[in-house]
Amino acid sequence: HIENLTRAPPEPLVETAPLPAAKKRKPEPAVRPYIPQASVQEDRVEPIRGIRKAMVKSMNAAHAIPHFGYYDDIDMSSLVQLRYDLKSTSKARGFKLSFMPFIIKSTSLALLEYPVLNASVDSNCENITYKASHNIGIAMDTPDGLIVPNIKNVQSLSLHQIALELNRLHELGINGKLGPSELKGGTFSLSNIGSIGGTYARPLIMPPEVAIGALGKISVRPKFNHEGEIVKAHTMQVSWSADHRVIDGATMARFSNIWKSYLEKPGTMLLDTR
Ligand code: CAO
Repeated sequence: HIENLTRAPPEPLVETAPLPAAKKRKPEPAVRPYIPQASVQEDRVEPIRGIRKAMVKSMNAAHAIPHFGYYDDIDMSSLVQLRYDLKSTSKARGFKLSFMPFIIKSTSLALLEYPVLNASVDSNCENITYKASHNIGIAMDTPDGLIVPNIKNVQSLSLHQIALELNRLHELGINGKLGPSELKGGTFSLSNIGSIGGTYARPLIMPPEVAIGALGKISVRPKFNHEGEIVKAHTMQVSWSADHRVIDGATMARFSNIWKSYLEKPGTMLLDTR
């Protein structure tokens, strides 16, 4: 317990104002409340049930898939600025706008160019089905454990609609109220582990899907600009895992480049959003 009490407070997740305007206001570091954990006084056996049992099944199936990983850094500075600019609008409209709706939409836009990543394979890996709908699964950390509801038909949703649906699913997830309609039918998954912390991860594919992406924490890092000067940049790492039986590294890299270009120049999403 002494260790917990003396630990330095965690850094804030991300500066709320963009760079360099961030100089105006330095966010105060979040102070982590000390939550005493109930310690285990003696060994206790607990059956694995419910969501944890479902995780045993899906992760055992995932483990049978030959995964390969692909990692990259994304400069999120423009997106940090854009979200900052839109925050008062989203507040006035009564919805929460995190980075996820942009990340989800850019995933769908990149999937339009690489439909092989929005696909499923049968159990013997003899057939691949290209899915018409982009039902993007979002890994959620809930009081019941890891759960992955999906946002249906992202290819035809606006950023506003995606944000509303994400807020709805998150609320249901926190309250243990997600049903089969929200949990079934996912075609591609994203895991924003960066909302808790970390940079890279090694996400496991949700079978029968063929790829998944894990997002790291957006943090300010040094970067060389076009003039060769060192500037501050809001940087996020992505870790993709794909089924190497049907997806090759070059495909994953090309897909990731398109996804990255939408996030680094978020205005370009407007050009391609239907
Ligand atoms: N980097 C920096 N800041 C981030 C961030 C990131 N990667 N992700 C979220 N944030 C910020 C948000 O912008 C928000 O900031 P504001 O309060 O200023 O708006 C704040 O952190 C809280 O975000 P959130 O978590 O409520 O919302 P979200 O839409 O970003 O993410 C969800 C929703 C459900 C993906 C997330 O809450 C969650 O559960 N993440 C964990 C996923 C997980 O467990 N993955 C592991 C799976 S394998 O076991």
